[in-house]
Amino acid sequence: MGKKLRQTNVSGLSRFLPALVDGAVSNSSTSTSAIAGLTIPCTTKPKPDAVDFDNQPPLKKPEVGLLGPGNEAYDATGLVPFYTDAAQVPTHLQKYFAQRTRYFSRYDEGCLLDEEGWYSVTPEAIATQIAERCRCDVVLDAFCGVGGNAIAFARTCERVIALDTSPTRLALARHNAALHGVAARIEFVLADFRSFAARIRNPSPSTLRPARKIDVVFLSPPWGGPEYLSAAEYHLARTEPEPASELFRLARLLTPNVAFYVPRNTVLTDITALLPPPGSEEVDPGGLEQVEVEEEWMGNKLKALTCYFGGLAQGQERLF
Ligand code: MGP
Repeated sequence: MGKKLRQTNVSGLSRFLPALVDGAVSNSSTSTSAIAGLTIPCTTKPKPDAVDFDNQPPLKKPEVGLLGPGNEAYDATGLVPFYTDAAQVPTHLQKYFAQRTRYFSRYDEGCLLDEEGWYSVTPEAIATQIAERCRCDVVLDAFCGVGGNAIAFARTCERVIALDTSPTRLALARHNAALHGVAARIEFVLADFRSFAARIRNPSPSTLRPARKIDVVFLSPPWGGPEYLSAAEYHLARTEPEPASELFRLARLLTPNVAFYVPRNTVLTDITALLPPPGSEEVDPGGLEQVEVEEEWMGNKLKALTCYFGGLAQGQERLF
């Protein structure tokens, strides 16, 4: 199926930026975690031959978690605390808890976040806006965290591949997706982006599976913790686990269409440095690719920037 109709409404101001003359700087480092599917532990025990009913411990009622009966397989209740009152929340997370329904409007129904999730989840309204811009068949959310973006993508894309290197965060993302009724559209994969990208490009001959088509890659990596605001300007070399230039290079091996969520204080020339140098026909036969930078405002507060590359940028739909 081709690309779905995309709407181009934007929530913030957009700027179109040309490439820096010097082009992109490519830093590389290695990451060795292997790809593994997220497996649900099997709790079925072999039946004993004979059961002594008189000496059995009392049957424990299966515990029903926040997702309710019938959803036990996806329920991550107990992995992290579910805060219902500010008095339960550690001081350093209070400001995030105060914004909980901005992150997940259905928070009170049982959404779960770990510490990193509290300070890095994309607020729902922004995630919805980004998902609308990224409408496509298959989107890869390379750093899914607790699932805010993946849930929004599941509503605009046929298929979402959600990666994370933390089994806990992946379980929380799946719990949150189940709560929103979209878990079936998302493949949760315990993997690091570098290994996964390599596997997509060079599938193992033994699997006989063709390389997978990815239409859009969404990058929302760790920025280095809440301290990303400690300096007036943020440099994209600080993203983790690799500098943004390397994450972007890996993403562009899969598709020209990349959306990159970066701090609001990012130096704009660091963003344009990601583009191929002017005249390069790497993605655009005209050699004039531009990046669109969208400011994500909530009320009167600028929260972050989303940078749209390739066919995601307005006016460059031909590159999709
Ligand atoms: P913030 O500035 O830390 O929060 O992050 P807030 O509530 O605006 O704080 P204030 O003190 O400035 O008022 C703003 C948004 O940036 C968050 O809601 C996240 O969506 C995003 N964000 C923050 N961090 C630290 C990260 C991160 O490490 N990675 C990613 N991908 N997003 C982050």
